[in-house]
Amino acid sequence: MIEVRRLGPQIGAEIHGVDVRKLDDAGFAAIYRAWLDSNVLVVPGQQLEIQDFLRYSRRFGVVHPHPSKMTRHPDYPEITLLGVNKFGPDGQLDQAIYRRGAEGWHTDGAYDQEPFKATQLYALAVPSSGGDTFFASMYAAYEALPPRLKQRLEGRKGAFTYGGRRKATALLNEEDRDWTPVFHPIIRTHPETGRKGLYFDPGKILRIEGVEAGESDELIDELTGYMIQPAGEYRHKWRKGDIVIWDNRCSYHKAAGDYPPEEDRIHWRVSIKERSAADTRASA
Ligand SMILES: O=C(O)CCC(=O)C(=O)O
Ligand SMILES: [Fe+2]
Repeated sequence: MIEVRRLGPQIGAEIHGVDVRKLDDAGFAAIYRAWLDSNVLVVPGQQLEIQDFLRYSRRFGVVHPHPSKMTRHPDYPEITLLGVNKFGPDGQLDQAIYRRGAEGWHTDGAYDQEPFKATQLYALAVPSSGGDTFFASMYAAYEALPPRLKQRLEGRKGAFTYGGRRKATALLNEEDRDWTPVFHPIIRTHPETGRKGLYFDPGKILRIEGVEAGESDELIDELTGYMIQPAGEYRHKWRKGDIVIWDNRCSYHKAAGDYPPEEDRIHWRVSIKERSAADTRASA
């Protein structure tokens, strides 16, 4: 019997009573519904091989290799390894790997024409302290905007690149660093829930289109201040065997980046996109 427990006041839910390797369509439909309702879904206590994780992940959409080629699993390019090869040949801690995702609140893949629908992590090793992941709702951020800002932003697009204004591209290969900007509406309607969210990422946005440069920077600062609403937050403390999936269309997240570096904190990660009509036909 599948049981859904709410975690945070607005986002976060935990599923009990499932083994994701043996989930029928009705069971998956219940999980998918709970995920849409809660933005961040935790399925604890799973024992998975890579193929199990990929198979389960593909039920949410199409799994895509991440643009950071150097952190892909050598045999499975769709799997990104988090926390692996943290120490360089000189014994120095590689901050880009250790603090991946910890530089600020963000949403995955805003630099892509079609941003990731979801990101899913499976915990293989968990440190004795620290290393949590923080989540926050884009719906709550949108709802907190004053009417003046909602009006000003309606129909406006942001220009985004991988490294944003800081050009933070350490995890990209040299030849991939010259990123062409892509454009997304700042007020985004979720394609499945129909709810509006503040689609925003201060580390990847370059500018807001159609306003002059100084004003765009001011708007970016102002919006940054609305992203995190306390009632819209959930903080995940990892246990080995946890699967966590978050919806990049309606949530921000950030790694705490604070665990003892000599300890292991290792995840498999997949980046998931929407299934297109063509994909559906191909798998039918
Ligand atoms: O390691 C984490 O807690 C999350 C890192 C992150 O931002 C991501 O995987 O997209
Ligand atoms: Fe991320």
